[in-house]
Amino acid sequence: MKILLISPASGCWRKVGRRKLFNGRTFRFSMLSLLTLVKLSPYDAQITLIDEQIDEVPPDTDFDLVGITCMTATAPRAFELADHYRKYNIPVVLGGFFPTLNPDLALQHCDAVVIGPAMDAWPKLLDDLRANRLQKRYYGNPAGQVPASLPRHLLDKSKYSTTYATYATMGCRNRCKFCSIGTLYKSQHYCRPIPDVIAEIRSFPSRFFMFVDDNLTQNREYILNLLKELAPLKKKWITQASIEIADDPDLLSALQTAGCVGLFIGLESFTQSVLTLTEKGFNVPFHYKKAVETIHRYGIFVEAGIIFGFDNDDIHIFQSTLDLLEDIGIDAVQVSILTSLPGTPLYEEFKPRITDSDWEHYDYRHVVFQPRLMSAAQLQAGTDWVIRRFYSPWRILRRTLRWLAAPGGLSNFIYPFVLNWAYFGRVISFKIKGYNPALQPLPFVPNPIAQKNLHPTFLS
Ligand code: B12
Ligand code: SF4
Repeated sequence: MKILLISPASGCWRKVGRRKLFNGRTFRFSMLSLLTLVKLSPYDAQITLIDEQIDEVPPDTDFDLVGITCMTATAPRAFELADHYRKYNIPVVLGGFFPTLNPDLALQHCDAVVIGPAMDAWPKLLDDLRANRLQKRYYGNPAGQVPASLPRHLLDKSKYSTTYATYATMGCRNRCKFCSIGTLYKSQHYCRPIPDVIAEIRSFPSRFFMFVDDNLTQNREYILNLLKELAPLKKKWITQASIEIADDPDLLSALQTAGCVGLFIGLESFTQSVLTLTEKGFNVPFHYKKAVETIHRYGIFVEAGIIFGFDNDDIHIFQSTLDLLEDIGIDAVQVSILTSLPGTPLYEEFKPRITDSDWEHYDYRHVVFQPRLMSAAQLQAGTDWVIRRFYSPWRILRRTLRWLAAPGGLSNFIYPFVLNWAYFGRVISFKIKGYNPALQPLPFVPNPIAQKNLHPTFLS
């Protein structure tokens, strides 16, 4: 059986990935979704694996099956590719975040969708295809056995920051309104058996790896046991966690001992009412500074996630957030524009004011709705301005050099240093510029949302 597996990339990502310099390599790590499919396929299947950020889709049309993974931003490209192969009567299967949350939309462009993880679902689908009885929907079991030892050798190491990414847990018990993780995993947090995770990590030849978990530390007993087993392996790694871990010195100490050098933490906003109303009230901005200081004491850098565009955000939010990020000592930041991803509670709430339904723009970089207290242009410009300012070379040097004096010294300095310059590269390659709308106010244009007050739940 000849199978083509594609991870599509949308417009600018496709261009950037092929460059020699500033090609986003740091932000590209192993394609766990498609490697899992390869592993679950019969050993005699001939598989072509395409990561469209770096590879060209082959012109051949003699495949028995095409499988495409997609999230919202890559769905249009996935549909384009799916339509193309279906013209040649090749069955196409879609899986991943978008098809799982919107199977009916996906089924307009494919023969079958896999809803949820591929475990159980993919082998059954291949059997059905062989027996000529392909169904439209296949349901994966998130608690199913994750295959060990993925065929990472299929990836060109030089094109990825690491091909050694893995996960110990899936999902998150919280249900922040803007996030698709809570919705997709129905607020469940699944944990893989610790011996499986350890065996996989032990097999990694590299010292550095990453956990792509959405909230690795959510199950305290599980994580403490995992960290105990991980420590003797003497690896260095990064992952995502919630800010609440700053209140848990035992957990922080265990993280440090087990080699954790960096955490991505979704702070999202410095406005408490915004956090409360988006179901993320467990984040308390008043405590951010102390929390970051505490995490730093354990030699762990903090990359913050920040979102602009909430209903309380006006044109002054950009300067104040930039100042606060510096004040609390954040090491790197991923700045996003609030995006109402289809399938999330936010999407339903924002439906009346969505101005752009091109899914390709649902990549956290575009404004796809009418903000309440500023124009869409101001939201875009202010977001870009914060990114450019935060990643100015001078600021990068100032905040990363302090790691030389911190616990871990040179070996811990390298991670925030590389990450910051990678973001700098993104500023250059995506030509991110922007301006501070508070300093260059546009002529007043009546904002229909501010007047009609369509979404009072978002107001303080
Ligand atoms: C690694 C990662 C990436 C990688 C690689 C993605 C890839 N193709 O594998 C890179 C860095 C390229 C990436 C880029 C982006 N990402 Co990303 N990414 C992730 C992350 C952290 C982990 C994905 C992963 O490896 N999971 C582990 C694997 C095993 O699980 P999985 O991917 O769900 O796959 C399983 C099932 O879904 C299913 N499946 C998946 N695909 C398919 C396909 C077929 C045919 C079948 C049968 C089954 C199947 O089977 C798999 C195995 O069980 C997720 C968060 C998450 N928890 O998933 C975000 C996430 C998917 N990314 C997201 C976003 C927004 C992006 C970007 C748009 C912006 C950004 N933040 O950088 C860009 C898009 C680039 C572009 N426009 O081209 C969002 C998507 C939200 C949504 N609903 O659309 C997520 C959920 C993060 C978040 N919390 O918001 N991402
Ligand atoms: S934003 Fe973070 S804490 Fe909230 S649901 Fe998503 S993964 Fe969980």
